[in-house]
Amino acid sequence: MNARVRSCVDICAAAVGGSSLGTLQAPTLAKFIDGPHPGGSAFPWGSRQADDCNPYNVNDIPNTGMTRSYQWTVTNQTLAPDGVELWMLVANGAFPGPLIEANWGDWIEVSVTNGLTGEFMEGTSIHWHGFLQTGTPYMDGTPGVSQCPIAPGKTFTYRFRAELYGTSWWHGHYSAQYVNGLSGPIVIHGPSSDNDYDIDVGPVMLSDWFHDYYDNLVMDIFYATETCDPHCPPMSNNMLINGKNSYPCNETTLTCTPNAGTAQFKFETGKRHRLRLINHAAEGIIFFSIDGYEMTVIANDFVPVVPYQTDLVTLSVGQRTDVIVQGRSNCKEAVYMRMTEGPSGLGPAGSTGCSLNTGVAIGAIAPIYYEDADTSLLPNTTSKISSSRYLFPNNCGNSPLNQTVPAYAMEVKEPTTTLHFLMTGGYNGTGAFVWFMNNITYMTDYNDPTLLEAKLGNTDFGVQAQTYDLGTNSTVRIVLTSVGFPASHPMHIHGHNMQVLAEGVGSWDNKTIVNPSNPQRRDTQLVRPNGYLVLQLDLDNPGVWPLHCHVAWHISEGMNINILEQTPSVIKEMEMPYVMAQTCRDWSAWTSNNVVPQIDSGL
Ligand SMILES: *[C@@H]1O[C@H](CO)[C@@H](O)[C@H](O)[C@H]1NC(C)=O
Ligand SMILES: *[C@@H]1O[C@H](CO)[C@@H](O)[C@H](O)[C@H]1NC(C)=O
Ligand SMILES: *[C@@H]1O[C@H](CO)[C@@H](O)[C@H](O)[C@H]1NC(C)=O
Ligand SMILES: *[C@@H]1O[C@H](CO)[C@@H](O)[C@H](O)[C@H]1NC(C)=O
Ligand SMILES: *[C@@H]1O[C@H](CO)[C@@H](O)[C@H](O)[C@H]1NC(C)=O
Ligand SMILES: *[C@@H]1O[C@H](CO)[C@@H](O)[C@H](O)[C@H]1NC(C)=O
Ligand SMILES: *[C@@H]1O[C@H](CO)[C@@H](O)[C@H](O)[C@H]1NC(C)=O
Ligand SMILES: *[C@@H]1O[C@H](CO)[C@@H](O)[C@H](O)[C@H]1NC(C)=O
Ligand SMILES: [Cu+2]
Repeated sequence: MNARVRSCVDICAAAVGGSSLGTLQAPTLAKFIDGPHPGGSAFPWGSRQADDCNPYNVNDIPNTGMTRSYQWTVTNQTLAPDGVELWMLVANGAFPGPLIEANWGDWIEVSVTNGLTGEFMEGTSIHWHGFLQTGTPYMDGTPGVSQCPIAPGKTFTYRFRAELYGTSWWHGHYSAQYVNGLSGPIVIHGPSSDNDYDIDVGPVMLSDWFHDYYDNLVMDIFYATETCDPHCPPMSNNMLINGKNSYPCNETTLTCTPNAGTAQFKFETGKRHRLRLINHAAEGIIFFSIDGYEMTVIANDFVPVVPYQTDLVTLSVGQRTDVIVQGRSNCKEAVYMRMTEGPSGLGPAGSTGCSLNTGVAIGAIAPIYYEDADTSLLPNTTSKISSSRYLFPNNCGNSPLNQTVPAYAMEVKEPTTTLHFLMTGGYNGTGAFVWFMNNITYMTDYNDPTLLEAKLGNTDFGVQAQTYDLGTNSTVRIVLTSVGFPASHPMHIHGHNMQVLAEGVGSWDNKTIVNPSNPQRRDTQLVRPNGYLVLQLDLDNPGVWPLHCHVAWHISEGMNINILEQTPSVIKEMEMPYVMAQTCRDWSAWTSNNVVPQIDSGL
């Protein structure tokens, strides 16, 4: 049914082109990169602290005047991250993709050339996860929402500001392209709720991994049955840390090199290490730990939090957690960091843990070596986490909301409007499994981005655009209730952090708010299986902002709504660069000569 069969015929690169992440040669990061220091202060952000400065007030953001520029080409490549050769989509040949590094308040400019060729030739676009894009909603990278896809051979230059700071990632937002490698880390240096760390180890990227091309996997999710007729549900084959792991070659019919190798990390005795954990998986909920160690959590997503200790961090797709780990005194010590999707047998039927996988690799480990440890030996440590810990309260949900207190406090306001959404799954008219938000399955229109229509004053987008015009409301409360199908949904909002008011199993009692004087804030939060999530946004960012499940399969299956903010007056007056219209003309020209088989919602 698809021209792109599974096996790989090209000459495959043994190494995962160009990325030093997860090797002992990977550079550590400084506390900031070059740039002006106001009044000769120690940091480019002057005396601003994580707990005394409102990052949502554009006037409070340091005006560094710096721009960090990157040039990327997106290509199809044959690579073998875990030894199994696959067709991948990558930026500048690297997996994980290039690191973006900036200081708080800098501008970031990334020119992206679509270099996809041959049978892989299609559109692309890149989303900058967690960035507010205040005043630049057209730089959000969502095809059919904020821009037309970048046509093959064309270049689009994204330019946006680092309004928030901490750890994030970028990824392709065109269909499920990111599942095949089109993603990478972002580090924005800024204040910290605990600045007392010595070594910034940098990104620790965590992912599930599939030995198939994304469009086959998307067909699998639409047409899967328990009897695998006509498709099996997509099961992850492996887990990767910083894009690396080994795979037992006897488990695959694909071209496979054994002992591809795991990621490796370095610690120093007595030093405090900052690790930037990023879940860039397609589906998996990831539980992260370091054998026998406590971690101090200092940020969730782009939000610094009052530091707290834990030995287990839960990350759903799209979430990040920054932790500090205190180094011990034995310079020869070697210890494993590990991630797992959970012990076998938990979660929905047919799955392992909270996620679907083949059971060959439900986790990954990576050695951490102290300065005098013998790196030719593997650590001998084991996990101290009992399997019951992966159950309640983490029952395929995030850690309890009351554990996390943002460093900069913001109280819950009375919302000016409230939206309720019922999240359900079912089969559409042609027998594909899809998700519904209030009975509607989202579908993007690559040729007609919602934001550009709103700019023209047209706000009748059609039912499938799932776009909610909130006019001049200043706040919205959104109540999500998931019924009928026991899956977790990591809901991600573009253009905002959300206040997370409540979550749990069943439905909300319409009153309980956890820590109303300063609730958890972040850009992605799990809805548990048959659970609810109550979130709130300040509508202070004119634009069109998707709120979607970040499981790649679920967004392909239409689990998205768009929030249209401050229209029509403000968006109509907003200046949009000519390049937005040009990108649509280029896309239109390309699609008039090439058929675009839009296989899913498009996002
Ligand atoms: C991309 O795929 C085409 C096959 O359609 C192949 O000819 C080309 O070599 C691939 N590009 C790279 C950089 O591997
Ligand atoms: C592959 O080898 C491993 C370890 O030797 C073994 O446990 C597993 O059953 C083998 N798998 C297959 C499909 O033969
Ligand atoms: C484990 O490795 C450490 C060195 O990292 C060593 O001191 C210890 O004896 C080893 N323990 C076992 C049980 O092999
Ligand atoms: C969070 O709430 C639970 C009960 O829902 C309670 O057992 C726990 O102690 C609370 N934790 C904190 C840090 O307040
Ligand atoms: C059902 O969903 C599939 C996959 O997106 C799509 O191809 C098909 O057109 C949809 N059918 C209907 C009736 O909407
Ligand atoms: C969704 O459809 C069901 C039955 O078809 C109906 O009862 C319900 O009111 C609909 N909900 C919304 C929000 O439209
Ligand atoms: C606020 O949002 C609601 C939809 O939830 C809309 O009906 C109403 O017109 C909006 N109010 C203003 C002042 O724009
Ligand atoms: C909460 O409010 C919604 C909408 O008004 C209503 O449908 C629901 O039944 C209420 N839930 C409870 C537990 O009162
Ligand atoms: Cu989902």
